[in-house]
Parts: sequence; C-alpha cells; structure tokens
Amino acid sequence: MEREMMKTSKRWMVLATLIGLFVPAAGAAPAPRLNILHIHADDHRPDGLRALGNPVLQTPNLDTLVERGMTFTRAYTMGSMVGAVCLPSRTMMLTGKSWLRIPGAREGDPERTQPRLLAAAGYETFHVGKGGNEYTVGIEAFEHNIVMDDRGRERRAGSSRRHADAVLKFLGERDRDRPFYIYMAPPVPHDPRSAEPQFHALYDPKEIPLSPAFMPLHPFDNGEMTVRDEKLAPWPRTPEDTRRQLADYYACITGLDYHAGRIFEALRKSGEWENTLVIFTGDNGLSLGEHGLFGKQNLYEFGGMHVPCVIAGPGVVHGRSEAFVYLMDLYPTLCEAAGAPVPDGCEGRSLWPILRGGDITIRETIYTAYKDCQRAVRDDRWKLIVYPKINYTQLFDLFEDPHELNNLAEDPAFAGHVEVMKHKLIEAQRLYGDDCPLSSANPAPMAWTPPAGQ
Ligand SMILES: [Ca+2]
Repeated sequence: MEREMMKTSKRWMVLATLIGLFVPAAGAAPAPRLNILHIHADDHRPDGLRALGNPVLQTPNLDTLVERGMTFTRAYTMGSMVGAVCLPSRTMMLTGKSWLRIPGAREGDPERTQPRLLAAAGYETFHVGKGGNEYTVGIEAFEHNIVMDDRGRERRAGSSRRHADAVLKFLGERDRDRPFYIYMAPPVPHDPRSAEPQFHALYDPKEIPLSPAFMPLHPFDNGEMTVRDEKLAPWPRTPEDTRRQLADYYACITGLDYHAGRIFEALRKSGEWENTLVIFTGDNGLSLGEHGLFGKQNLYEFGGMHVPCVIAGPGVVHGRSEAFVYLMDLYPTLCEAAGAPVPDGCEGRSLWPILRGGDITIRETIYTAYKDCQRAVRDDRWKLIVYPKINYTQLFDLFEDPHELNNLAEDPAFAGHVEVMKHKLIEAQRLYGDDCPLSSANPAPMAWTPPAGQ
C-alpha cells in the first residue's frame, strides 16, 4: 500500500514536471531544448563525493547534483580487454556498445558517435579532455575538440582549472541559437595525484581513515598483480602510504569539485542553469588499498568497474536508484534528452524512465569482466567473481558484506547460490558475446608473492 502510494506520488511528480516543462502558456515561446553538461572524471570511485557517502571528502559543488538529482548507486563500466580500463569504458559510453562489440580507438563510424548524433539534432558540441586512452574517433567527432596534455605532476596540478577555463571560454563564445553538449573529461583524480596546493592543505594523511577492506597483500594471484597501477604503492601495502595516497586522491577530487563549481556559477549567472542537464560520472573505479590492490584491474565493488553516476536537471526527479546501469546507457539517455533518434544496434538503455521517477528494472544483473582472467556477476544481493586462470571462485553476500571480505563459495551451505550465480554469469556472457572459459584445464598456482626489489 505504502509502495503503491509512493508510486502514485511519483507519478504526480512526473506529471507536474512534464506540465511545468513542456506545456508552454498560451502565446509563450516553446521551451528551449536542454543543454547538456557532462563532467566525466578519470578513475573516480563510486564513493568519491561527500554526498555519495564519504564524510572525509569536501565536494560542496558536485554534492548539489546528488542533493537535487538522481544518483545511480549501482552504475558500472562493463569490462576491459586492456589494463587501461578507461579506453573501452569511454568507447562504450560514446558508442552505446558493450565491451566486446566496441570499435578500436581509431575505428568506427563517426556518425554513430554521441557528439555527431547530438550535432545532427541541432547541438553545438564541445569536448575538452585527455587525448590518451580516449576513443579518438569519438572525441574528434566533436565540433570543438580540445585535447589537453596534462601528463606529469606539475601540469596535472592545474588540470581541473584549465579544463574549467576552456569550458567557460566556450560558454562565452558559443552559438546561442543552438543548445550545447559539453563533454569535459579531465585526467582527474587519476595519478599522478597532484592538485593545487590549497586542496592538498585540506587533507592530513594522518586523519584519513583506511577502508575496512585494506590489506597489505591481495590473498591470491588474480591474473593482473603487477600491472602499472599496482606498482603505484609498495608491497606489502602500508597504512601510512595508503593514507597519503588517499589524501592526494581526495585533494584532486576537491580541486575538480571547486572548478566544476565555477562552471555551475557561470551557468547560473547566464540564466542557462535552469535549462541544463548536468551529468557527473567516472570512467572506472579504483582500489586504494582495498584487498591489497591499487588499480582498476579487478572486479571488486571498490575496484575497477563500479563508478559514480549522478544526473540532475530539468525533468529529473530527486532520488537514489539501485537499478543496474552501465555507462553505455548514457548514449540513448543523451539522445533522448536531445530529441535525437537512437541508432540500431545500441546496447545501452535509456535512463529516462528512472530519471522521470519510474521504479523500473533496467536489467536483472550486472556482469563485469577483465581480460581473460576475471569474470563477475552480481544481482541484488549476491556477487560471484570467477578467476578462470586459477580455478578460483568468490561468492559474497553484498547485503551482509559490502566490502567483500567473507568468501562464501567454499562453504557447502552456499553451493546452491554459487550454481545460480554461475548460471547468471554464463547467461550474461552469452548476451554480450563473451566466450572466455570460466575454468582452466591446467590452472596456474593461486599463491602470489611480490616481485623482488619493488
Ligand atoms: Ca580511467
């Protein structure tokens, strides 16, 4: 009954919103089409805003999106065939395709990219962001495309400021007869984690708490133990080093937040804020000491694939959604916002039914994958991770164990759950064209020791 009432009130909200937005008073000009501002952070964890549940972080500007818009707490990128998880993630998002069906970075039809679809619908499109590990065809399809070289600690410190400056300049010069689509994708808070000094001053490493899942070493060989990102911290991981890295990471996020705030303020002053859909996402997650890991090449919830996703603006109700969504869902979502047709073959699903207040199921499970060494599936409660190279399986009860510390797969009492989840994993593999075997005839040893001299 209560649920029914909630649904009814949601419907009223939706109706009210629709009336307010799309039915102009007699004689009034039709409502202008939505502008789109998409801030896409690099290696941003799903808890990487204060309003997303991290009380240590200071993110007053991006928090306002959570406070008024829709937060997707179960948003993911699907998988990666390379250590640079960014690349397939960004390609999926700009093409609406799943991880094994995306084109290479310099391949694919530019006309099917997000910016061209929106341009065809009348939008002025603008990208500023990193060039490396991006979908090159996608970013070159923007009418205005600024690629920033922000490698190195010194350049990186000013990256958020320069990206925001570029957006502000575009907003000052843009064609006011067309709505805009801005894709701002700075290499922040990706390492090297340097921000302007005032942001580092906010975080004392000694005060930063470690995750309950912090471990000095990952307990077994997950198939990708010495990839670049994992070398960013010493083995065994230490609390001191991890706290320092977290402090630097948080400083970069607060820097991004501050400069995002400058863009928000400019939009408010120009009167465009009320007509702008604002999206905040990360391209992939990141472990920062959880399970002894420091990269995005793993499938834990505080690992590579789980990302933040917040959408706020006209027509979007306030709330939190536990729907299972992928970043590739933004593709049809932005098309719908722009009034652009969604091309055939799009595998993403529009999020608008949820953004408008509907309580709908987009997918029954989330499937994630990394190279040929890790596969996972989760449903509302259970999470299965399979490591085919070593014939090892983890089963977690995410209701009771959100940090994935208690592997139930070897407990005979949970054998049925393992079977059910394996079936769901195989179904997802079939759906997404993934023929990776889930076990090896000659498994590698599970035990792992850090390389000497690291
Ligand atoms: Ca990334």
